[in-house]
This record gives sequence, C-alpha cells and structure tokens, in this order.
Amino acid sequence: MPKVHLLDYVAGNVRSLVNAIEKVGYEVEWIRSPEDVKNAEKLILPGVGHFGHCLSQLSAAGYLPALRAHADAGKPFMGICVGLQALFSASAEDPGCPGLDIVPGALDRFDDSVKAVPHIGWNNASCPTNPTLYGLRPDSKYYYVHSYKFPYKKGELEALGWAVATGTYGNETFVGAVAKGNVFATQFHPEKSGVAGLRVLRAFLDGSGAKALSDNPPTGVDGDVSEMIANEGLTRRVIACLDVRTNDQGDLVVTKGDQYDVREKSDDRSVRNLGKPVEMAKKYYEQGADEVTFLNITSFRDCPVADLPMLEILRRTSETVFVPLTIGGGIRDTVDVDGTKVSALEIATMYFKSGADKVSIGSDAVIAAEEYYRGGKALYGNTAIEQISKAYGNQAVVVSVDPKRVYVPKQDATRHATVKTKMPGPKGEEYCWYACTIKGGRETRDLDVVELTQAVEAMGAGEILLNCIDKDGTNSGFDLELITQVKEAIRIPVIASSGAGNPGHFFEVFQETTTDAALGAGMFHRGEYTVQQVKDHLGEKGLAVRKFEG
Ligand code: 1PR
Repeated sequence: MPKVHLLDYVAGNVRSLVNAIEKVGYEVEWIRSPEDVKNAEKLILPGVGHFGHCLSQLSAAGYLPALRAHADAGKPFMGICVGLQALFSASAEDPGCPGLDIVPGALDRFDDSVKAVPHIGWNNASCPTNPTLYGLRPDSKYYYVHSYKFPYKKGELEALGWAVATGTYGNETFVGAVAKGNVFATQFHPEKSGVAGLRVLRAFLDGSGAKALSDNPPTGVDGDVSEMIANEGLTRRVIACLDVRTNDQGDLVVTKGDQYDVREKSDDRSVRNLGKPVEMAKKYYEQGADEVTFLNITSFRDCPVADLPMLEILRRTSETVFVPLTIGGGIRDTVDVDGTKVSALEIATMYFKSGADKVSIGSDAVIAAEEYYRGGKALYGNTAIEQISKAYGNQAVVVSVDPKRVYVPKQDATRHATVKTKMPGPKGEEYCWYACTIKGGRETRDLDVVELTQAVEAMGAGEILLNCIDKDGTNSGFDLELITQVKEAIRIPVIASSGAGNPGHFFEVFQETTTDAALGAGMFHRGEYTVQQVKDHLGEKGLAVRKFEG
C-alpha cells in the first residue's frame, strides 16, 4: 500500500484518521521525531484541542522548522482542524503563541452572544473559485468542531493565491479549507465526514487535488460569493444513542429502558436485549446518523479499566463508521482491580485512542458541580472535566445530565430554578424544577439542571447531553420546558434527549426550542422509524439536514 506520514504529537483521536486513511487504500507511517519529517513525502498534521497547546508541543519537540521546510520543498502537506489553524500567523486562543505563518492572519473566536459555541456539526466547505477543490462538493456537508476560526473576507486570501472554501455559522462566514500549491488544510474533520470526507482525503493522498488546483489556479473571486454562501449553514444534527450493558447471560447488548428501567416487564425481569452494539452503530451510520453515542449504563458497578469490551466496541465501530463517536459511562478517577489508581484523564485517553471523539461524563460531573458551589465557584483544575478539556479541548467533553422533575406548588417554594409547566404535577402543582441524579437515576441530589450546566460550562465542558428521566422511553416527545430552561442558562451546545417517538417529535424540538441537536434511541432500536425517515421529515418541513452519501 502507498504510504502517508502522520505526525503523532498526542492530539486526541488519531485512530479515526488512521482508519479513514486505510479505508482509502493508504498505509500510515508515524513521524516520531523532526528527523523523520525529512523522509516524509506526503505529510498530514492532525490536530484537536488548543492552538497554544498544539504549537507549543510542536515547538518544544523541534518540529516547526522541519514542517516549514517540508512545505517549502513543495511536498504534499495537509493540516486538519488545529492542523489548519497552525498554518496561520496567530490565534486569539493563545495570543502569545505564534503559528507557522504559512497563511497570513490571525484566528478569532466565534461570537457566542447569539449562538452556541463551539460550532459543532455538519456545515459546508464551498469554494467559489474552485468548486471541486480537493474533492469538495458544494452540496456536501462536513463535520466541524471548533470555537476559533479564520474569518473569511472576500478576496483577501485569494489575492495571495489561496483557494478558499467557506462555511457559515449564524452571521459569521469562516474558512473551512484553504489550498495553494502543495499545501491543503481543512478546518473540518474529513475522517469524521462520512463518504464526503473520505473523498477529500483521497484527493489529497492520490495527488489529484493538487493537480486539479495547479491546472486551474484560483484567479480571484468571480461572481457573487454572498449568493453562493447564502445557502450554507449548519444542519440539524440527528444522533442515535445506544445504551450498552452486560445482560444476565454475560453478553454486551444494546438495551433501552422506560424511565431508565431496562428490565422486561415479564416475570423473569431479564435485561431487554435489542441487538449488538457494533452492528447497530453501523446500521445507524448507513441510515445517515450524524453522530453515534454509546453509553455504558452500568459502569458505576464495573471497573471501567477492566472494561475492555467497550474499548473493543469503539475500535471495531471506528473501522466502519466515519461520523463522530461519543462514549459515556465510568469516566472518573478510579482504582483498578489490582489496586492501581487510574485518573479520569487516563480513562478518557484510552477511549480516545480506541476511536472515541468525545467522552461523556455523568455522575462525576454532578459531584464536581456540588464541590464547585461549596468552594464558592473556585476552579482548581483538578476535576475530570477540567483535565480532559485542557488536554483534548472543550469539544471533547460532553456532560450527560439525568434530571427528574420535582413538582412544587409555587415558584418560591424552592431555592431552585423552576419552570411554570404545562404538564402539572400529581397534585395539580403548576411549577417544577429539575433535580440532577447520579448512578443512572438511582440517587437524586439537591442540585438543579441550571446549577449543574452552568458549573460544568465554567469547568470547560463543550456540550450538554440533556436526558430527562420522566420522558425516557415514553415516546411522548422531548421535554421542551427542560430544554428551553437549559438553553437559556448556558452558551455551549445542547443535545435534546429522551422521549422521541416519531419524526414529528424531532421537528417539534427544533421548531419550539433552540436546541443544537436531538437524539433518539428506542424508536430506532425497535425499528419503528429509521434515522433517514427523521431526516426526510425535517427536510420536508424546510429544515437543513445532511443527506447520507453512500
Ligand atoms: O454516570 O458517568 O457513569 O455515566 C452513565 C451514563 O449512563 C449516563 O450518561 C447516563 O445517562 C446513562 N444511564 C445510566 N443508566 C441508564 C439507564 O437507562 N438505566 N441511560 C442510562 C441513559 C438515556 C438516554 C436515552 C434517551 C433517549 N439513557 O441516553 O438514550 O433517554 O431514549 P428514548 O429516545 O428511547 O426516549 P456515568
């Protein structure tokens, strides 16, 4: 197999990139020292996380001159995500840290006053001067996850000979990909962008992208770019969730509860078995799921370090599923069976190395939030959320919330943030607050969802997976009141979860709230609806969705 060199500086989930490269017929050789760069013909600089962290790691290890020399020598060079950002001169994320300065200009942060940041999801990369730049297509969508971006100004980079593809988030148009000569970089993750992303990787690896560009170099921006980018934007994200646990026979199965009770109603009360995790993840990928989430729902009982089957599930899934994978359950400091202490960061690292893109933290986030308020909102950098987000970036840390409704007769009957509800309580109570729980709903705490989500946002969580125990498995639609309350409290994206029973419920949650994504489980597992049907329905109702490219 032909080779490509990949720079390994511990930048998160490189396994997915390796899988994607192998899928398009290339073999990866690792660069482990600046000396190795000289032997590289085609070189990829992957990257997730923090601009300063990436650049200072590369600088400390002596890579920067070698990378510049590779690019100057005219050899194929590709940057991905922070690997694109590293090509610019600087970033507001770490103003004191210089970039490679191959592309002039400084990155800034998305404005979060009117939209959630990070920008997470499927967006365009449209290049008016070269519409098929490196296999890009104007009507395809690509997976982005970032808070910082290079703001697009018409003609600015083009005047310097760069071909530029853009995406639009809210009222901001940003650089999604740049190319000039032998250098190509994407802000999106081609390895997580399904078939559309594999096409881009192939165009870099087989040289067809660079050749087409040299045959047709950009000659300035023709036509009305604003018209081209008017159709762009983030699509509505539809996520399939698989709750996984060992059944009474010892097999790891996908299960699904009603209000978190996953045992059959029949006399034997066996664990409901809805299928095999890897096969089901692949099925949902092929139906067009924008992400797949695995929740190891009994991890609080088992020792996650010994829990090799979950790692194996990720490894196998990431070989065939080229959309983002999230893993939750048991991400906390723990002690292994042999007495060795293992930190949450080490557990997360194992998951990232096995193919996860994000980890989801449940119980441990509640405990950390309680500490945060007890300590007068002080941050010491010692929580799992802080440590993982510092190492891998905020976007890699999801907090999974398992709230339960607590009804009260009056708004001031509790110190907690209440909502006036359209679904009164058993005694006709008109108000409720949402109490956080731990251990899969088994323990309720004196902490409400507003307190929890604000605390974890301050700690560096990048996204909230908002379940609702009252709604879980009911097929009665999402809890719109809960979602609205949380969306108003925080700036990071929210995934609405629990209660989806048909495609109309997805439309309702996108229409009635400002949720950033919506997740379904039971209705997909029971085969009542496919992910494709949900997306078709959203599309028919006029919402932007990513079409699956087979
Ligand atoms: O606390 O960090 O070890 O994480 C444990 C994780 O396992 C948490 O994310 C928690 O939500 C999850 N979990 C624990 N027990 C259960 C259970 O069901 N008994 N599942 C559980 C949570 C809820 C959703 C579900 C939606 C959609 N699953 O993710 O997929 O409610 O369902 P629906 O569309 O069928 O209504 P830690």
